[in-house]
Amino acid sequence: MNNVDHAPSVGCFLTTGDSLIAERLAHCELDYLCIDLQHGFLTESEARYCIQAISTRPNIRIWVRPSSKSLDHIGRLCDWGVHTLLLPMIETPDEVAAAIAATRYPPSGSRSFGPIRPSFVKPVANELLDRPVQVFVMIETLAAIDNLEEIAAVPGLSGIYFGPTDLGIAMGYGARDPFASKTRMAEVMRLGIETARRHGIFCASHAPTPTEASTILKMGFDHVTLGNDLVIFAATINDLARKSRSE
Ligand code: 3PY
Ligand code: MG
Repeated sequence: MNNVDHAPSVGCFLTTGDSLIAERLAHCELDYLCIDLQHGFLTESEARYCIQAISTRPNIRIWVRPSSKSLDHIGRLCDWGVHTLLLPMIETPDEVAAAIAATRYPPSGSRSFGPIRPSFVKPVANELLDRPVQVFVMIETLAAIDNLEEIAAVPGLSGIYFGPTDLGIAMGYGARDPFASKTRMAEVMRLGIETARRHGIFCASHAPTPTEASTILKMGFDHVTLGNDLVIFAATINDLARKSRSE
């Protein structure tokens, strides 16, 4: 069981493969950076350089959203020194159990020993070298909602993470609608928190806008992702340009 009694943490997705951007963002006021191999533009090699760049700041957590559910891919990412894996499009407890097993050595799992980076890089504070990588699973389909209780109960799971865009599409709201105001989405997210609390795991979500980020945090979520590097850069530049023109 995790200790969920903590201040909420705030993170950002990294979609570009430039290690300088990764390093700069790592030194911002964020608690985690998530390298997005599912939708981002990074190759695996670039992801590795970004992990090294993020590691220049102690105590920031390095998350990776893998490009697939392949168990070999998951094992490799563990060997690179990732702290948290965020598995997209998970629908069943069996998928969760298999992914968790891929991050654990026998007898509890099936991971082959080869933690090359974690064996020499200082881990985040208070974390032991042999402490398992955290596994979060994304809840972003109707099947995942139906199976939420069984998914949350899988031993070793660290948290559930809502993907509001995919979930919104699945619910018929379309891709870009704010989600917190939608009755069904809000209901599901409340169920998420309640389920996570009951199982002693974290509850997290992506937030497409700052308003939604603050709504989610007020709902009691443990982690909120503010968006991704490209979207945030563009929004900031547009904001500055608009303000400059109006002054
Ligand atoms: C979603 O909202 O579907 C996500 O995957 C967030 O990146
Ligand atoms: Mg998604």
